[in-house]
Amino acid sequence: MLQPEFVPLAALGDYVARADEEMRARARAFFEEIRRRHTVREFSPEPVPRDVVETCIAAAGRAPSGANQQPWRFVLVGDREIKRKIRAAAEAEERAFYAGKASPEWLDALAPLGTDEVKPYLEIAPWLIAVFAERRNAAATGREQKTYYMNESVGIATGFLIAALHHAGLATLTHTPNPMAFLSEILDRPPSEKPYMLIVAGRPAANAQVPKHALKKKALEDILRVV
Ligand code: IYR
Repeated sequence: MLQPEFVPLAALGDYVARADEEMRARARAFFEEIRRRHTVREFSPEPVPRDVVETCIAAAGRAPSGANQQPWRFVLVGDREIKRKIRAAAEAEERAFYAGKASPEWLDALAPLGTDEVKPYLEIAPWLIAVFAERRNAAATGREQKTYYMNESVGIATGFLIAALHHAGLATLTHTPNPMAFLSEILDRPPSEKPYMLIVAGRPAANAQVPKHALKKKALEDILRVV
């Protein structure tokens, strides 16, 4: 068993103490930034430098995770032919979904978004980021271990990622085709990795539209109870 060792937080110099007023201003500034994030389904083909997206993925990699196992893997896809394959496979799954695999209740919940099985953005956007979750890995001890809180950990990292991409000036779409096994095949990932989500990233098209339904965010009093 590995013994714990510690470093004082103060020695890292990473925590910055802030007075209440400054905290208030910063909390507000972050809220104002993140409230401007909108999921987009129309992207510009304009290239986006790879290093920008890589830095955002590095930010995602700083997320907390169960036992610090960091059970996430990201495959950054810019290759036209691979994007074409992903689009074809995703559209095949979505055709089945919209043609009857999804329950009427599910289709009813989706109706105000106006989504369908046609996904041209999977080819048009400059970058696709396929997120995989490791069921097992060797990060913490060097020995292969089951990963703990895999879904929660990868969910947090994915949240960091879309926030980082937004902060950098990119639009994103979180896409979860169901099932997603085709991602493992096309991207040649091992069975120890579960395909988790596909993130589409790029500049929005000039005429990109946001469904009004997506603008209806719950008020703080509807999502928060203080006791
Ligand atoms: N994966 C499908 C359907 C879909 C499901 C949910 I839940 C959404 O919030 C949006 C779409 C698609 O991408 O069209």
